[in-house]
Amino acid sequence: MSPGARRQQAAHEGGYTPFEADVTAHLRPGAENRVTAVVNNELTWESIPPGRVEEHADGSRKQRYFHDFFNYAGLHRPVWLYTTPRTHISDITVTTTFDGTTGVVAYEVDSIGGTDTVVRVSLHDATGAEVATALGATGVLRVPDVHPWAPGDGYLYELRATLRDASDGVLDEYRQTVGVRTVEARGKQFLINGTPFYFKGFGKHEDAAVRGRGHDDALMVHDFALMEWTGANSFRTSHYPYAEEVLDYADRHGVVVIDETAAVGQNLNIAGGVFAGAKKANTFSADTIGEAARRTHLQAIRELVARDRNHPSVVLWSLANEPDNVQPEARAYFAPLAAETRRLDPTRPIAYANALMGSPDECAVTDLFDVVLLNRYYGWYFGPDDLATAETELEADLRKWAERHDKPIVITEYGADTYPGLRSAVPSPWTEEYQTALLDVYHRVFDRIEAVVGEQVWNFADFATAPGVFRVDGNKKGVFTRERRPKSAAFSLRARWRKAD
Ligand code: GCB
Repeated sequence: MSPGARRQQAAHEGGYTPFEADVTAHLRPGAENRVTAVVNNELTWESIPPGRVEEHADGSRKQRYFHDFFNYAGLHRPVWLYTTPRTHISDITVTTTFDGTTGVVAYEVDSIGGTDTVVRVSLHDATGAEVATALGATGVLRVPDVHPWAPGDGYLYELRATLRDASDGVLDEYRQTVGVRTVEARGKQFLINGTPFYFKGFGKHEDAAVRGRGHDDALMVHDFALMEWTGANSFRTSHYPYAEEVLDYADRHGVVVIDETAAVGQNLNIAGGVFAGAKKANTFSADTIGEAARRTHLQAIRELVARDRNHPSVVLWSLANEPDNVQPEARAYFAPLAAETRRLDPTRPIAYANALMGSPDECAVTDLFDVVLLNRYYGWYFGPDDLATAETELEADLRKWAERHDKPIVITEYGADTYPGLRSAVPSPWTEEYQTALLDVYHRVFDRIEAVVGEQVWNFADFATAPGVFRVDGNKKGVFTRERRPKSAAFSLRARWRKAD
């Protein structure tokens, strides 16, 4: 950059949700203008996810973190330069309900830069035909005999909003896809369009060889095709918001999404306190995850809801993965986050994914949420190589949660590390037979408990982690290898999930 060149700087905490800066005043028409993105992947007690940097005597520094996937660096999402008219549409919010067979689409169009503007809105079906119109920055469109968005039927309308001046000249236009559907957690059921829905699918990662976490359209389409092949109807964006392209694809193909923040690893007492030297530690405290982290978390929630609220595929917000839910201070930490999410989006249920930390009575937070998401590893971390005990313990555990809360339960993690190609006549840990046998055990239990309304296997594919004695070239709980080849379990899942309900 030449001396005296004009600079604008914008900073953003968190690498998963978009941010932008208005560079208009700094551009030189005809000259070279440069955008430089500088990324720092250091994790601290204040970041989401948390981590800490160890300073060693030799001056070297080592990043430590409390989650089980590789802390990639670099840019994972595109950088766009775009222009707007001076007076332009700045945001659109759409919510949908039904009145009998009529779809009711409520919209709100925000604009900036002008006075005396008028908003005109029209809704078009998938053939492009206009099915409803309205005037005004907020309003309601009614669609008789609406084609709902539903799992497996990603039917989308398109809302076209124009911003006009006093003489009806168009100042700006924006198009927003709309899926007309409702979601609700009622009693022990999870309802989509008033019909009980059963989640079948996976926890995933944005992870592949060479690309790392970087978004790749071809890989995305391939992953969705494999999920469909297994009969999956849903996935969780474990453990961070995924690229927007992924949600666009899910919208269009009727795939149901549990949308998660990057709050993973807020737990020093998990796995026998492995992160705290096997001592009981305070996860939530002024010295660890405290007020500053909560502010980061709140901001992450605001950005997630702002980005994803118009996606019909997103049916549930997951505010965190496996936090320390037993430490009493967890309640003061999570209560304002849950309240703010509800305020920002009253149309979707909220949840967090629960690790096996204590009984439902010892849990300090689950009553703040609508759906119980449970991650369970009986027969793996708890009682490996004993699937009979795993079956009994899992069932007792799930029944306790079902009795304690009148809420639907989705099992958002269960699985076993499996080395592809390792086979055995007797199922023993790490073999393909063991993975299949363990999943079968879980499925038998789920089928016996009415409150269980979903199963998402951990994980869709093998993925990179930090090195460690528990990991052999990464986490191997994938039903597919990292190269997306099926392990044996993929075929048994396919048999279960594709059989007619
Ligand atoms: C969990 C975590 C997930 C891990 C998984 C495992 O409970 O939520 O991030 O990868 O267990 O394989 O240990």
